Amino acid sequence: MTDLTFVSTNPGKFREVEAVLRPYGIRTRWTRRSLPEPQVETLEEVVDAKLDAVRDLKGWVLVEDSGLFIPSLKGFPGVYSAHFLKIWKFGPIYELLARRDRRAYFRTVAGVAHGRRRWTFVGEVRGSIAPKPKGRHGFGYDPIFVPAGWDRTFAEVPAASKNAISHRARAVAKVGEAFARGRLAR
Ligand code: ITT
Repeated sequence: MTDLTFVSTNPGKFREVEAVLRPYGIRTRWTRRSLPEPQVETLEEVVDAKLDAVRDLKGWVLVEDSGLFIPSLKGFPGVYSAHFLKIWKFGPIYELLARRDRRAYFRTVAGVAHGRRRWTFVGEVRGSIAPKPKGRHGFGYDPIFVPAGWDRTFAEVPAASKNAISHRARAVAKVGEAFARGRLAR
């Protein structure tokens, strides 16, 4: 059994990460801590700043940063997804998309650290913005995101269905596989 500490303010993320890592024999504990999110251009830079802020934690540490990217809005809200949602909710996205292409994707960058060593893993899922928000599961932008090939939003399906294909699950499964193959040497 490997023990890993996941640092985030978001309980929804923790539940998803814990479920993905369990089959790899990884026991995930949650440390709720608000980490700096500098106004930078990429999720990778945010993850680097988050890992800098957890250097005091011992053992294996996992952080991640995610965003919803809408190419017809030049990638917005992207790295600003958290700020944008807190202030504006979904309204402006629907106004902006009234005459634009609704395709969107979620992206997660997961960062693992042990002492001074770091590894990053990326996961994405493609889809589109739903005609209107629907569903009560999940969190954040889940009610407005319909994965490609689905006719329901992430918020309309149980957690296990989201975890079968989500950006976070894909990035975090790569973490699990790297552990399983012994690729994360301390
Ligand atoms: P941290 O403490 O881990 O940073 P956070 O919720 O602030 O938690 P992010 O900055 O990574 O996390 O998330 C950016 C925004 O995107 C935030 O509003 C999330 O609710 C939303 N988001 C992230 N992953 C999501 C997912 O799987 N489904 C829907 N919305 C998501």
